[in-house]
Amino acid sequence: MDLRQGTGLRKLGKTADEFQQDLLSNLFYRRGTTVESASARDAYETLSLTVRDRLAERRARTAAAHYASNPRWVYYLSAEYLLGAQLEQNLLYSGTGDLAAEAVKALGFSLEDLEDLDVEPGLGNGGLGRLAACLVDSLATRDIPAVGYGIRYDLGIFRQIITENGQTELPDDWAFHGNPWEFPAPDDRQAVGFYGHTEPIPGSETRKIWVPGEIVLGEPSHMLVPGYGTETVNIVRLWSAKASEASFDLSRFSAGQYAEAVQEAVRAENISKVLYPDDSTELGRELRLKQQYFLVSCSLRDIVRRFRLRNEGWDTFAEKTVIQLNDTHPTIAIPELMRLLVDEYELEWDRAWEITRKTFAYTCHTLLPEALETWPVRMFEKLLPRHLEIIYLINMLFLREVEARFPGDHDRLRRMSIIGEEGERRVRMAHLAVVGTEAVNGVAELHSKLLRETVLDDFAELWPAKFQNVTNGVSPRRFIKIANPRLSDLITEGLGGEGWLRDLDRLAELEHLAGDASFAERWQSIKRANKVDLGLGDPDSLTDVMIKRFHEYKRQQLKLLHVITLYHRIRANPGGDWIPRTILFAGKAAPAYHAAKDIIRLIATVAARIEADPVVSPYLKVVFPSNYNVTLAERIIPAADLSEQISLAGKEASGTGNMKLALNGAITIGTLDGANIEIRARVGAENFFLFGMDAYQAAQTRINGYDPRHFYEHDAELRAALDTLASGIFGDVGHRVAGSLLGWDEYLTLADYRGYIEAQEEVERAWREPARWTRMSILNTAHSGFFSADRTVADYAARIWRVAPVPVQHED
Ligand code: 6GP
Repeated sequence: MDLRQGTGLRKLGKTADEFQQDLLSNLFYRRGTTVESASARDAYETLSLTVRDRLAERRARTAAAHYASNPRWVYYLSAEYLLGAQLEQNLLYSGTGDLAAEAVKALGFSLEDLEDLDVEPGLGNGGLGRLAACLVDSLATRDIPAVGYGIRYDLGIFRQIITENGQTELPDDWAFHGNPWEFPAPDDRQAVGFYGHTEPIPGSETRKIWVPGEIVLGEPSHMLVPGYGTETVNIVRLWSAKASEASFDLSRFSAGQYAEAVQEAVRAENISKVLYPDDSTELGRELRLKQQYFLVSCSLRDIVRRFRLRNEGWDTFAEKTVIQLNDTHPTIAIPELMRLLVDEYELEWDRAWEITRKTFAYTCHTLLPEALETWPVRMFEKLLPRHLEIIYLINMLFLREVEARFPGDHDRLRRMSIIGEEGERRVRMAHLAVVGTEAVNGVAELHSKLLRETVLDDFAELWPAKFQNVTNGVSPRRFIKIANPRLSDLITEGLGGEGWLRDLDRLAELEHLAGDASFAERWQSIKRANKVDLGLGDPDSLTDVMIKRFHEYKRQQLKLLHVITLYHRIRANPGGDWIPRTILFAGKAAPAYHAAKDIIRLIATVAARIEADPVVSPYLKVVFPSNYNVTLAERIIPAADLSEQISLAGKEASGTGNMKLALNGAITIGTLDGANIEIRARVGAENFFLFGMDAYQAAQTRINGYDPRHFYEHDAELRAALDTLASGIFGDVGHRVAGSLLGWDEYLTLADYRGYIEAQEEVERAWREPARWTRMSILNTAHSGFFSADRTVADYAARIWRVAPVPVQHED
C-alpha cells in the first residue's frame, strides 16, 4: 500500500542529497527562514522536523497495519514518562544519523551543537517514569500494537541546583521553545467532568446519572515511539487540560476584572500545569487526584473510540484490549470503566464487572507503606461522587466473596476492605487495583515475593494465580548504544555485528573475550575515555557513583558515612597507599522531604570541606552535579567503575540504575535487595561486592528491638564518623542527620555500616589488580543481557498481556 497515494506527496529520499533537500525545504517552508539567517535553534528545529517526517511515514504504515489486523492492543497508563532527549534516539531509530550530520554542516552547524539544544521532557520523577519510557520503546521494538497514555505537564520535574546550601528547585519549562517532536490532535479532544452530584434512574438499581459541576477539556498530542530495527512506530499520547470557552468570563473582562475573568480557566488548566513532585507532601492533594482522573477519563474514552473504529458492541472489548496500570496512579480507571459501561452504555453490572476485570492489569512499584496511595473518602465524595458509589458497590460485592471464603473472619474483612476505616476513612487504591484486575505484578523476584508475603498477603491467599513477577529491564539502545558509543563499537566488533542491540542475551559471547589481553586493554581505555568526557574527576581514580532519587531507604547517608571514614583514615595516615577515588552523587529529593534534603546539603558541605583539605583532596573527591536527569545519567553511567546499590534489603522494589550500570561494566557494591539479587545471580557472586543484612534479617532486626546506639558504642570508626557529623563543623544539618541516625535510624544504616566498609575494602583489593577488575567489568556486561527491557516486554506479552506482534511492511 502506498500511503502517499492521492496525497500528491513524493517519497522521502534516502540519499544525503535528498535529505539535505528536505532539510532546506523544512527550513524555508516550516521554519520560515533561510540558510543565510538560520540560527542554531532554527537548525535544530528543522533537523528535528526532517527526522520526524521520516518517522511519520513509518507511523502511517504502522497505523494502517494495525487497522487492517484489528489486533489485541496494549494500553499503558502512566502518570509519568521520562522519555529522555529525542533527537539522538530518533536519528538512531530512523537510521538517518550520517545523513543528518552531513546535511546540518550545510547550515553551518555540527550535530553535537544541535543535540545540546534538545531538551528532555522531564515528565516523571524517577524509576517508575523511566521504566515507562523503556517499556514503550521495547513495545515498539517488539512490534506490539500499543499506546502509552500520560499527561503533558507544562512544567516537568523541577530543575535542581546544588550549592553548599543544598538543593534549590526551579520550574522546568521544558517546552519553552516549543517541542518539535509532538503532533497535536485537537480533534480527539475529550471532556472530563468533576464534582457535582448523582441522580438515581427510576427502575434501575445500579445505574445513575452523574451531573458534574465542572467540565475540563483534555487535548491530546502525541510523540512518536519508533521501534529499533523494525518498521513499527507507536505513540505516546499526552493530555493537556484546556478550559472550555464558557469558562472565560467576557463580561467581567469587559468590566476590567481581568483576574476574575480568567479564574475558572486558570483553575481548569492547572490540572496539567505541573508534575506532582511526589506523595510525601500534603499540599495540592486534591489536584493530584484530579490529575489522575483527568488522565484516566481522557484515555479510556480514547481507548473506546479506537476500539469502535473496528469493533461493535462489547463482547470483544476485553479480548482486544489490555490496560496496564503503572502503579496505582491510574487506578480510578477501574471505577471509570464501570461507570462508562453501566451508566453510559447501559450494561448489566455483572457483565460490566467481568469485562473490567479482564481488561486491566496492575504493576506495583513499591514496598513502602507510605507510598501506597490512599485518598480520603470525603475528597472522593466531593470530586468524584459517582466513582465513590461505584467503589462502594465493588467493595460490597468483593467483601461478600471474602466472607464466603473465610466465614466469620472479621479481621480479614477489615484488612482487605477497599475502604480503610482506621482514623479518617480512606480509599485504598492498591486494594482497588488488586480487586479490579486480572493480573498483579511486582518488578523483581524479591519484590514480587514480598508483595505476596507481606503487603498484599491476604489477596495472594485469596487469588494466588493472580500474582506474578516481571523483572524490570532497560533500553540497551539508550543506555549502551547512545550513552556509550565507544563501548558499543567494541562490543559490535567483538560480537561481529549489531544483532545484540535487539537480542541482548548475545552479550554473553563476550565472556570468551574477557581473557583476551588486548580486548581487556581496549575495554579499560574506553572506561578511561568516558571519564575524561564526563570531566568530573581524575580519570585514573576509582569512579564510585550513587545516582538515584534521594530517599532515606536508599541510604545515601550510608555512603556519606563511608566518605567520612575514608576522610579520617587518610588524615590519620597521609602517607598511606590510598586509592584515589571520585565519589559522585547525583539525584533529586522531593521538595517537601526535609530529611532527604538535609542529606543532600550535608554531602555538598562535606564535599567542599574535603576539596579544601590539602591532605585528603589528592585521594578523595566528592562531586555532586546538579539536576540529575536522563541526559546526565547517559553521561555518568558509561564512566562509572563502581555502582552503589546499598538500600536496606526489602525496601527497593527493583532498581533499574543498577542494571544500566552493570550493562556498562560498572561493578555493583550492594545489598540483597530488589534486582541486585538477580544481577548478582547472573554476573556471578565473584563479580559483585555483597554486604549487609537480607530482607528477612532486616525485618527481624526491627522486631527484636533495634538500637542504633549499640553499633555506635561498639564500633570506634563509626563513632568517629558520627561524632564528626555531630561536632558542629558541618552546622545544624550535620547535627540533624547524626541525630536521626542515632535516635531511630529507620533504615538500619548503622547495623550495615561495618559490612559496607569491609566490602569497600574488598573493592580496593580488586581495584589494585587492574586485570582482575577489568575482567569483572567485562563479565558484568556479558551477563546482564537479561536486563533488557525487550525481555521485560516479552515477559509481559507472554504471561500478562497475551498479545502477539503485528509486523509492519517495509516500504518498497
Ligand atoms: C520505583 C522503585 O522505587 C524502583 O525500585 C523501581 O525500579 C522503579 O519504580 C521501576 O519499577 N518506584 C517509583 O518510582 C514509584 O514512584 C510508587 O513508586
